[in-house]
This record gives sequence, structure tokens and C-alpha cells, in this order.
Amino acid sequence: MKATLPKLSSAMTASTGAQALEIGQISPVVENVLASTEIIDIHTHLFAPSFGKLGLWGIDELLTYHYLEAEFFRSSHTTPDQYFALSKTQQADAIWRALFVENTPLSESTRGVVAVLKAFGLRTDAQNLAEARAFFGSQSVDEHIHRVFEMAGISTVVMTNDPLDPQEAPIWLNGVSEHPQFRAVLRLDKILRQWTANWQVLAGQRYKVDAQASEKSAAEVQRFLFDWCKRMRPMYMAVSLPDTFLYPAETAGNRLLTEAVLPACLELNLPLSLMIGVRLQVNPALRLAGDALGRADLRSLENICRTFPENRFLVSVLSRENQHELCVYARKFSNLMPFGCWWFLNNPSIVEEITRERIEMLGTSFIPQHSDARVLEQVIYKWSNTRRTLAPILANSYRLLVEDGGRVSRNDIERDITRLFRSNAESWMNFNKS
Ligand code: RAT
Ligand code: ZN
Repeated sequence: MKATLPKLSSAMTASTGAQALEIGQISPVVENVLASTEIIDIHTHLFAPSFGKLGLWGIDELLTYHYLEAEFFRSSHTTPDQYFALSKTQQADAIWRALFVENTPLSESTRGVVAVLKAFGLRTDAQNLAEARAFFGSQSVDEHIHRVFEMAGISTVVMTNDPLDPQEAPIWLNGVSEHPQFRAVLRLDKILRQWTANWQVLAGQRYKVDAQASEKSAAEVQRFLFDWCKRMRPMYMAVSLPDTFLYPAETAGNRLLTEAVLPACLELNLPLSLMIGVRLQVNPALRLAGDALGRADLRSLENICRTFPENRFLVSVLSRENQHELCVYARKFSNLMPFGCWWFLNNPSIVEEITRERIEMLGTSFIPQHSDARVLEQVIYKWSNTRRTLAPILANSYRLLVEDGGRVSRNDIERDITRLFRSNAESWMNFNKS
């Protein structure tokens, strides 16, 4: 199933792309262009097939997504300890029963599973997972990936690659062949946020670092980053930061950020992605589902953008309360690119609010969304939902422009949607570099 393009009237298809559109023509053209623009998904947790079991797909993975696990504990008497003692298939069965059979799947994440089943022509109201398991079990991964990307209308996904992950690092060290549709990102959480727990891993790889993150360590971390960038050829470097993040402040993480990461990004011409606002493990019993969010002090972001004008920053903030400030800072600092409606924000009501605000304040100089998909097929529903939510917002912006005396053509709409979903990413991340 490929996304069906909205039908345009013959008068509209006969007209040239440069002709001014009437108000009544705007919506179908926006929907049509959105449906036919292949998106670059700039932040996911997906993996290319060469990463083997790290790449998650299929019904059991879809159902045990941590967004759904958090919802499961609200509708079941199963405790987290009992749940995590089950096998993956037992966990998926329990979630299916609690959230899809015994309750109506109304939440964003549950509806997503329904949409994926529907997209593959599977029953969405089955009592058990037999049919879905048989279907996904019979797919071959390479063809399946190709089909899923087509169904989602995406050309490329950007992975999240952790050089200190004990499962992932050996795969890189053994050498992986590049996949044209999966691009890498060098993730720095363990270095910038948990130096004390991780410096010895670098030391074990013969980088001369110490627990204090001394000046000598910073130079060695930089050497580590250069080595890993050569290996991964990342699109950018990235870190997720807590709501309490402060810059400047005397911490090992800030010292390494200033003395190793930012100079390396500059030298390699890579942006740094800052994802700010997570409150890690407020309920550790829920494991991956145990994180929450908090409002951050974005004056730290202001300080960073001002102090490092030559560096480029891709920024997503997790708190709804920080969104307006982020737009204001983007107006002050052209080295700041807001992106995505991340995690707890990826719900239609909040995506709508944030995207309207961004268009009103920034035009098309931002990246509206990323999927954050952890399981391959999630890109189908996440991108379909983004297109569905954004179409009326964009159409309304063009309508206001025309009402105010402006003119808009199909070519204009194509250029704008391409900028939002492709060119901003391509130009900021040197996407096409060899
Ligand atoms: O959205 C998520 O799946 C979160 O668990 C996080 O992984 C977040 O997206 C991140 O990249 O830190
Ligand atoms: Zn993520």
C-alpha cells in the first residue's frame, strides 16, 4: 500500500505549477504535495540490516514499544517485575489483550499499531496475534524494509549510533557496509552525561583519559570522536540532556562539550543535536518507559548559540512549556535549527500547536518532525499521522496569505514542503557529502 495521492480536479492538473491557486485549490494541492514528497527522517532508533538483531521489526516489537508498555501498566494488574519476567511474545500477548481487546485503542501509540496492521491488510480486531505473527514471520528483511519505506513515503532514516554500546560498537569495529537509506549519528550521552561510568571504556581502547576529564582527556576524547566519525560517517553528533542542564557550569560533561565535541564538530563541519528536557528514570521499575520530562532553562541554549557562532545546533526540547522560547531563540540565532515534536509531544494536539507556532514565527526555517521510530513499521503510522496533522496547518497558512493579498502556486508549495522535510536537513547536515 502506497499512500494514495488526493485527486486533483482536471482544471488544476491542466494548470501550470507556477499559476496562482484559488483558495479552494490550496488544500488538495498541499495534501498532494505532502503525500508525494519523500521525507528524510532525521532522528530514529532504527538500524540498517547489517546491524542484525539490533534492528527491531514485526508485531511483537511493535507491541512492546516502551510508549505502549507505559500505557499497559495503567490498564493491567501485571506489575513491572512480573511483566519484565515474561518472554517477548508473552509480553506482546499481554499488551494486545489489555490495550486492544479489553480496551479501545484510542491513544496515539495504540492507534499506531492498528494503522500498521491495516496498512498490511491484517485484521485490526483479532483476539490474538496469530495472523500478524504469521505475516511478519514470512517477510524477508531487505524487501520488507524497502516496502515499509515506500509505504511511509520516506527516502532515508538517520539512526542513533552509540560508540560505547557493548552490542553496537563491535559491529562497527568489524566494519559495516553502508546502506544508502540508513545514515549514522554519533550519540554522545555516555560521554557527556555519564563520564564517570564510561571513561574507562575509552581508556580500555587506549585513549589516555581520566576520571576528572582533564585537559589531556579532552584532547583524547577529540581523537576518539575523529576516529569514530571516520568509521561511522555520521550526519551529526547528538546528545539528550536533562531538564537541569546548565551551560556554562563546572561539570565534566561541559568541559568535554567545550573542549572536545564542539571543536570536533567544527573541524568536521557537523552539527550537534541537543535534545533537552528528559528527566531520566523517575520510575526505574518501568525501565525504558520510566523517563519523564521537565521544563529546562533555555538560557543555557542561548549561551551556547552565542558563544559558538560557527557551530550549528539542531535542537528539540521535550517540555511543551519550552517550545515558544525555542522559536524565539531560533529568531535570534541562525545557527539554531529547531526540529521535531519529540516523544511526549508527538500527539496530534501538541504537534498542531507547536507547528503553527513555528510557522508563524519561523516560516519554513525549521524541521517539523522526526519519527523517533524504534521499530521499523512505526514509520508508516508516524509519518502518516504527521502528514495528516500538518496538511490543514499548512493549507491554512497559505489561505491566510492569499486572503492578505499574496499569491501562492503549486511550485511554491512544493518548494516549501521540500524545504521543511528535506532541504533544511540536507543543507544542515551536509547530507550529500561523499
Ligand atoms: O522517544 C524515545 O524513544 C525515547 O526513549 C528516547 O530514545 C529519545 O527519543 C532519545 O533519543 O533520547
Ligand atoms: Zn530518540
